[in-house]
Amino acid sequence: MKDKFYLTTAIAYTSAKPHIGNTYEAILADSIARFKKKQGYDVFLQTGTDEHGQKIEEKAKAAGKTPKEFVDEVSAEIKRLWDLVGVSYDKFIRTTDKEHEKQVQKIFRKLYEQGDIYKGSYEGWYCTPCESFWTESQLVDGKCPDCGRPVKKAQEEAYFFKMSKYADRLLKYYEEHPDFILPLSRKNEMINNFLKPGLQDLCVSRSSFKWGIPVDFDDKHVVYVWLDALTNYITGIGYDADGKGSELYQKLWPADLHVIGKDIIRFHTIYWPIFLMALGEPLPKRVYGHGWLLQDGGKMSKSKGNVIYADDLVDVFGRDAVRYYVLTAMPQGADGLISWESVIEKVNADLANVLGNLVNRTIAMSNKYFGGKVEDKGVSEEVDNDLKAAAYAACGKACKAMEDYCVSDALEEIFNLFRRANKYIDETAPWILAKDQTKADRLATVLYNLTESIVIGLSLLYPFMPETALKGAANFGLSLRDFDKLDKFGAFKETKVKETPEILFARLDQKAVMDKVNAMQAERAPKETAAKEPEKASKPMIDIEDFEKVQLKVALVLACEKVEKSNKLLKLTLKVGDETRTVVSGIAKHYSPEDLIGKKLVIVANLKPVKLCGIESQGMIVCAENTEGKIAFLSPEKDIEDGSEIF
Ligand code: ME8
Repeated sequence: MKDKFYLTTAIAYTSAKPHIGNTYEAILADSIARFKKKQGYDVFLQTGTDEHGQKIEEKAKAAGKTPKEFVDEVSAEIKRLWDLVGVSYDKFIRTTDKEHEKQVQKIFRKLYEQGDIYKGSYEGWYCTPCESFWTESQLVDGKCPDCGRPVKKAQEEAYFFKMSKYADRLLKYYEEHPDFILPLSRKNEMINNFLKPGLQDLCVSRSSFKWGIPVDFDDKHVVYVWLDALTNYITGIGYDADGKGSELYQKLWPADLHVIGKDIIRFHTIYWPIFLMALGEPLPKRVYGHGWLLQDGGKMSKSKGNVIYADDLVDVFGRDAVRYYVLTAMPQGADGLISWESVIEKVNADLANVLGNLVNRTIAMSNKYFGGKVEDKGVSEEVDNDLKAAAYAACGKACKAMEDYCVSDALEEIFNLFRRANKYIDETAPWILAKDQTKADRLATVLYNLTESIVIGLSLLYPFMPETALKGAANFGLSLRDFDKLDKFGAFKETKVKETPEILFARLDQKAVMDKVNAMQAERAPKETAAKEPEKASKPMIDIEDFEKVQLKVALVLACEKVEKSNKLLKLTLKVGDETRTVVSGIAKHYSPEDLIGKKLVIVANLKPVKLCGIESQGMIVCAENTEGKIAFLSPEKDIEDGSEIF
């Protein structure tokens, strides 16, 4: 009997079409699922959409649709994108599925009846886009600590879940399962920032909006998103709050892996295990919080038409190139960047130059020298051993990297094999062997060895780039192999390569691709402006007296550090003539402290002091911002004393 492996992605909000960042997660989970299948596991992959909440209710209203009409459309779009990038899910759950709704109601009632949920009243700061309540001390600059947007005070009757009751048991679970949270660094953050200071009870119902699953014994309330969303992992496979659940549930639960983004690790490693403890169900084995894929060169914005979507990428580069790019863009847990230009570079450097070239050259030589026939003539030389060793070791190395889901490392190992094979061509110089009739068998052996290395590499590549792997092997007239057959050459006696093989990846011309991309974005921008993000309006004309009210001065940065509790703010110590000032500036995402120390810049010196994150800021750094959100501080054109006035 094969071991089961149940993995899930987060369920995506149906508030808008997902950009390539959200899509990355589905590709990542799919690659893991396919890899596990190749390793012989009986895999089940669940993904889906998270469809309730105030934000979605508001978006639907703005679009002139009912919430259900709205989520039906967006959920279908998400499913279409997942299909487009080749996500091989076994179940696509929607939180508006009747069975899910029914079970969430039962779960809520059960937790209420056993005393884990109680009725109280909530007062706090609410961020509508994030659907999160925050306490005063959690706010940064009086704004949402997650997205930096304004929050509003809110109070309402609500049901709460007694989180603190389970904190000790959760700590014990962390101790007994040191691998539970990946990357490991996030475990300490959960313990020190949330569990140790004491868990706050969690609000699990809302009565200020309607778009949610009604609490069946108190229909003023709807279940608040996280209890609704997290339980998808069990309801999707047949959990039943009143019984043992379906056969599938009994087979699959507990999950082997939840693949989620770094921003929702807290919900998955604290709230979710605690809900499960309260329900008396086993806890998931692992939660992997991947990094974020961010757009290089400024914020993605619909009004600028520069949001990168998976379907546009697939249109320009093809499915597997997109999969390869996103899977290699970030080492485990870290963030990565994407831009059209960087995808072009990567496609050329790795896919065309390394893989495409290797396959083309090998097939072309087999066609040229042997009419397409490949067979081992057994004339080995010393140089073959190194290639064989690299090929035999590749599977072990890729599997090792995949133990902790280091997908980019696994791909690196596979491409190292392709690089090694390219080097083997240079070392053996088949075109020289071809000139000497007596070397024909050696030449055949070289081409056989190359074919074997490539097919081993392609078999390992399959989980990440399925179409390429299949197409590549078919070019050689061969099939992909199981992982347990990748540790030796000799799996085929002879084969015939295609006379005109399908090109896997050709080199891209940067200008031609960018022209296509720009045309696509130009066409889209005006249409998407309808979704409206207000552009900054011109300001009214002012008199010189108005301008003179502003005192601008040159300042020298003596010291600079990040403001704790904030990922946006830097604290600068400035010398402005004879005085020293502290200024807090929201430029941490654009500059690190080392970039600024010793620099001269311009400040507004007569701005009333304000407290930011508890630090008094005595002035403001003058910066330029372009339409993409790129920031640059201003500096005097030649050296001039700090304290100098600007007029
Ligand atoms: O958080 N790069 O939904 P969501 C990589 N409904 N991953 C990203 C990303 C980026 N730029 N932006 C978002 C939700 N993600 C909830 C989940 S689960 C019970 C409920 C990831 O649509 C994000 O971290 O905002 C999350 O894992 C997933 O995409 C869906 O995000």
